[in-house]
This record gives sequence, structure tokens and C-alpha cells, in this order.
Amino acid sequence: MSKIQEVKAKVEIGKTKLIPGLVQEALDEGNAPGEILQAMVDSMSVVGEKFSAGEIFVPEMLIAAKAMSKGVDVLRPLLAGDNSASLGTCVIGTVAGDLHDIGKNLVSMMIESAGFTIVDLGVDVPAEGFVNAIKENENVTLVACSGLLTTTMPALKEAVETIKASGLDVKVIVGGAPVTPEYAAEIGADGFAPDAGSAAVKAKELVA
Ligand code: B1M
Repeated sequence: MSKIQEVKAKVEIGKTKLIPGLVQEALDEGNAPGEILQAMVDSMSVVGEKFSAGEIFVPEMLIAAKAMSKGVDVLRPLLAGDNSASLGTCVIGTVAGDLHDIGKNLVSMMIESAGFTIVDLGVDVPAEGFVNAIKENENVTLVACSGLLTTTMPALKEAVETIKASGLDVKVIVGGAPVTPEYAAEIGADGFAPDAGSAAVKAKELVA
């Protein structure tokens, strides 16, 4: 088994302590950081499928997520790139009722590398939390809201509507597995992106 396959397999079964070392070994073998990241994203799809099939439960999903986060920590300096440009501050968070943060953290990392200063509000962020953060931080040009559950899509809508109703001059980008470009447009978001890389491209476009 190649190191990259080993990373994928061990993330799936949540071998958190082994992951940093294995990711480093996969890098040393010459695998690109993006390839290793993709292997871990694929692991999470397998974990999701197993959860849907009733083969694993929430605790197993959680330890797999922790293992992936440890792997991302090793890759972060290699993926984040140059962030010397200044496009203002991006407030980012996962919306109310939603605890998923791996995708949000990747989006945060890529937006940061595109030239934004990041204020990360974490998970389960109420709509007013985004508005307060815009007011409390300097030069906020962008708000990025992530939602991973179909049940928290209304919270995404509430977040966008509350930010827009505040009259503050910021662009809002939304995304997450259940979110479509049509839904993003319907709830009044300025932008949508399907993944972390395109979120960074869209973020730049929105504030240009
Ligand atoms: Co949850 N979970 N989970 N979970 N979980 C999903 C999302 C699910 C699809 C699994 C499944 O059933 N197959 C399902 C949702 C079903 C649905 O809504 N239709 C689900 C469920 C049901 C639940 C619970 C309700 C389970 C329960 O309690 N019975 C519960 C809800 C808790 C809550 O949030 N209130 C729950 C809990 C959890 C854990 C806490 C155990 C854990 C999360 C831990 C953590 O994040 N720290 C977890 C996990 C790990 C998953 C899966 C397996 C993996 C998610 C992940 O990290 N993917 C997931 C199954 C899956 O995704 N296939 C699942 C990897 C990550 C890189 O991808 O987050 O999609 P993703 O991010 C991508 C894009 O979506 C996009 O870019 C990212 C990177 O390219 N993106 C954006 C994300 N945000 C963006 C923002 C943008 C733009 C793009 O602009 C701002």
C-alpha cells in the first residue's frame, strides 16, 4: 500500500495519532500536498457513506474528522501559499445548528491564501454573530458562511438575510455540500462556490 493510500485508510478508521507522521511520509515520498488532501477528502466521503449505510455511527465519524484535521495541520503551511496581498478581512463561520468545520477550515485556509485576513467564528454561529463580527473587526469586506446539513440550510438563509438587512457594506459567499448555486442566488448571497479552491477565486472576484 502506498503512503497516500495508507493516509486514506487510516483517516477512515480515525487513527488520529498516526496521521501527522503518515502525511509527512507521504510528502517525503513526493506526493503533492493537494493530492494528499484529496485522499483525505475521499476518506470522509467513504465515512459518510458508511454512516448512511448504518455501518458506523457519530463517534466513528467524529474520530475520522479529528484524524483528518490532524492531517490538514501538517499540510496547512504547504497549501496556504502567499498571503501578502490585502483584500480586507473575511469573517467566516459555520451557521447556527451546524457543527461541521473541516470544509469551513479548508475554505478559510484558501481564502486566507488569496489575500484576506481571517476572522474565524467557528461553528454554530447565529446570524447576529456574523453581523457583530463585521462591526467589531476592521475592514471586513467579505463574509463566508458554510452549511453542511440540509436541516441548517434555513440558517444559511437567515444569516444572509440578517447580514443584508444590517445595511453593512460586505459581500457574502455561501457554500457547503447541500448548497447549490440556485439556492445561493435564491437566498440573496453574492456568491457561491462548490469547494475551497473555487471559494478563494470567487472571494477575490467579489471584492475586486
Ligand atoms: Co455529519 N453529516 N452529522 N458529522 N458528516 C454529513 C454532512 C452527512 C452527509 C453524512 C451522511 O449522512 N452521509 C449527513 C448530512 C445529511 C444531510 O443533511 N442531508 C450528516 C449528518 C446527518 C450528521 C448528524 C445529524 C448525525 C447525527 O447526529 N445523527 C450530526 C449533525 C451535527 C450538527 O452539525 N448539528 C453530524 C455530526 C458530524 C460529526 C460532528 C460527527 C462530524 C463533523 C466533525 C467536524 O466537522 N469537526 C461529521 C462528519 C465528519 C461528516 C462527514 C462524514 C464528513 C464531512 C466533512 O468533513 N467532509 C459528512 C459526510 C460527507 O461529507 N460525505 C457528514 C470533508 C470536507 C472537506 O468536505 O465539508 O463538504 P465538506 O466541505 C467542502 C465543500 O462542501 C465546500 O468546500 C469544502 C472543501 O472543498 N464548502 C464550501 C464547505 N463550506 C463551504 C463554504 C463556502 C464554499 C464552499 O463558502 C463560504
